[in-house]
Amino acid sequence: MVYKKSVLYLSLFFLPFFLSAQKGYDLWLQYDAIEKEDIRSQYLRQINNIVPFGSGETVKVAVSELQMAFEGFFQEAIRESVAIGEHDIVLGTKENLPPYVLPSLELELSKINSEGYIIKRIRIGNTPVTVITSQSDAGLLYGVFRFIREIQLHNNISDLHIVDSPRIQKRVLNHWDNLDRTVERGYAGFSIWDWHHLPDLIKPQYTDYARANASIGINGTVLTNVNANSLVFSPHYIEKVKALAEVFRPYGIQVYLTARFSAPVEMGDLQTADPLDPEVRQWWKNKADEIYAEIPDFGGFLVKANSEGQPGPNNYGRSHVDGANMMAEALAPHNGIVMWRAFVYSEHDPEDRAKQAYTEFVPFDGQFHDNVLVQVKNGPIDFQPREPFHPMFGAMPNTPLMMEFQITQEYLGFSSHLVYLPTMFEEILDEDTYVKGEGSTVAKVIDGTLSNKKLTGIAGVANIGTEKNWTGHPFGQANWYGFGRLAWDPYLDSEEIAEEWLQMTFSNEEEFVEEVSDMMIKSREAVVNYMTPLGLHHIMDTGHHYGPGPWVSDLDRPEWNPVYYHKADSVGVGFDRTQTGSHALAQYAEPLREKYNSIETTPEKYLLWFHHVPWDYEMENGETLWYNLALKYQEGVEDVEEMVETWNRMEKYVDRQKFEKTKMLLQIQLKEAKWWRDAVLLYFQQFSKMELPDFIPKPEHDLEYYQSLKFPYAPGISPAWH
Ligand code: GCW
Repeated sequence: MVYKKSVLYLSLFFLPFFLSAQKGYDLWLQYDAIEKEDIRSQYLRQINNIVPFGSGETVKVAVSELQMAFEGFFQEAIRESVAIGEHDIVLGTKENLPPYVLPSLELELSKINSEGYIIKRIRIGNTPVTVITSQSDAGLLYGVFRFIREIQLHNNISDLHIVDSPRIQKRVLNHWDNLDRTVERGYAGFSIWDWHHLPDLIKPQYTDYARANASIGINGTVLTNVNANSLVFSPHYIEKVKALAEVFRPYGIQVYLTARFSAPVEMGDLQTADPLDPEVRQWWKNKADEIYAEIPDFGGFLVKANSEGQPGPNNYGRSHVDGANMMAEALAPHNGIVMWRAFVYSEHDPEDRAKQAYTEFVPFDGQFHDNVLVQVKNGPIDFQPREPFHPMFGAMPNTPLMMEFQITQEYLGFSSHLVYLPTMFEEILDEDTYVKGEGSTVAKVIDGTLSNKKLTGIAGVANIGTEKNWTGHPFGQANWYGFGRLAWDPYLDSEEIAEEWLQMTFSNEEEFVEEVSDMMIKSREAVVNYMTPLGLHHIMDTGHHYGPGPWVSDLDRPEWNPVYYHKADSVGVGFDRTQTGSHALAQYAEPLREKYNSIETTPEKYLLWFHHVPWDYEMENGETLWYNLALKYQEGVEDVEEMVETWNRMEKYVDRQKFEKTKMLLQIQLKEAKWWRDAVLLYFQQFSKMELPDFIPKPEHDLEYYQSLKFPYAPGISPAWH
């Protein structure tokens, strides 16, 4: 008896926790009941039955998504009907809609592209209906998710007239997932791809992953790590990939794989992987044919070649063009593409690492085949909290360049720090390259409008893993969401994206949305301040990149040592990339070149990126560089203190589990922000020999202590790096 009682007590006690765990899993697709009766009844007046046209898989998933959403919002089942009645939701691609519906949509249909959609309130005779239509199945599903979002945001749907299309074609997640399920730079558990049980066990997560991506317009996923394993090309694995592709297909998501350049040798078939060898070329053709025979809509390959130990065409004295074009030829008959990464730098090259990719790739402009995209990281070094835009953007007008952002927070506090990345993505996309005069923004390079590109793309390195809420930090979901939204439209405002996400994920209450979106927007500058202010970069501890390590100087590869990047000495700190130094700024167009060449005209946020600046240099506020450096670190800590306070005021709006988890994570962030401030300032003080300003509290430990900290088991390191 006693036993039973406690079981009952326990299960009642745990029920709410279980439900809220489910909520984290539902991401921004939570279809919570609309409790305010006036809002609910308003919607119900506009929504009667669903009338779908067309019989494909996508229409089916679109209908079931709508039904799920409606049942959630209104706690009532919405019926499917075959005849159109008042206030019905009429759903179908242009091809499938009955002809009498089309005349009122003609203008809009001419405006959308193949993945765009229209949501329009029209009258058929005297019958008011809402039509969701598109040119393609994927577009239809995007329209459905948009319609659902309108309700999640509590927008008025009585007079809807939305016409929208994605501006970038390939909107892709890059999973750095290994076949053993570890995730390189992954901080949310293991890989969601359960390779061992595929193709027979199809987990519900795969469908939910597809739903989440489709809801923000992501249409591709690279399943495997760019540090690639050729085993994925074996028939055994192709079957597994096929199973995933089948789950994703109705959601408009193509699968891609990373291609290890030496696969023809590693699979035991050939002696060489020389891209000009006819047998090698044939091997890739056969491999492509084999994959497409199983997966007819396979997307293509993502390739990291001759970078950080990965094999590539240079091993055979050939160029990136030779390598990329060989694969492009194998994929072209199937409409596949190659995403060839420009993240290359060599320890044998004494040139500034920031210059190497440009130096190597720009001369190849115009030589890649039509189905090759060159994938370029947002900055010239490596996913730092802040970098100027990569100078390759704009410098290769005859080559489609694809943006690579990192959603996982390798250098930005892993999944323990709340850092809202769309602010950073937006900063990069809005930067002016000036290559065709003012207004030649990075966004225009990426969406192809600057140089009239046919093929366009954008990639985000995923932050997804087996954690119940997918991303570890509840706010990590916002970065996945925001990446998708900006991939759809790189001109969107990151603040609006934050507001949207908050409403869909947490609450529509105005106070909550206002305060928390403000906190999110400021969080990116906070991390810059407490980690790498004023243009500092890559001073994280090496290997795992967790915590500060500006002192590290003993690695074989010079450019893996933080000292390479900050160059602190008794005179000052910073990397001279002007004429007197590496002259990396010559890779930018005028007037940037001139602007960045002088300390006075370089924006302070990039100061130490481009200049070696004396410790006593007088900055805009009249104080020395040393003082300002300390000020920024202190500001960073205070920014996080403010985040903590803001969050604590939000308790009433957030379910308990997410509230508590975020609260604890913010405490970690605060602790680590202080750690960064104290360790870095103590380290640089050895060079500046200047007093710490009064506003800096006495560091808790001495420098030796900070230098002694070791984290051999920090997450995110692939076995390949051990
Ligand atoms: O940021 C660096 C990471 C490596 C990564 C590499 C890359 C996949 O530290 O882990 O390797 O970039 O982008 O290829």
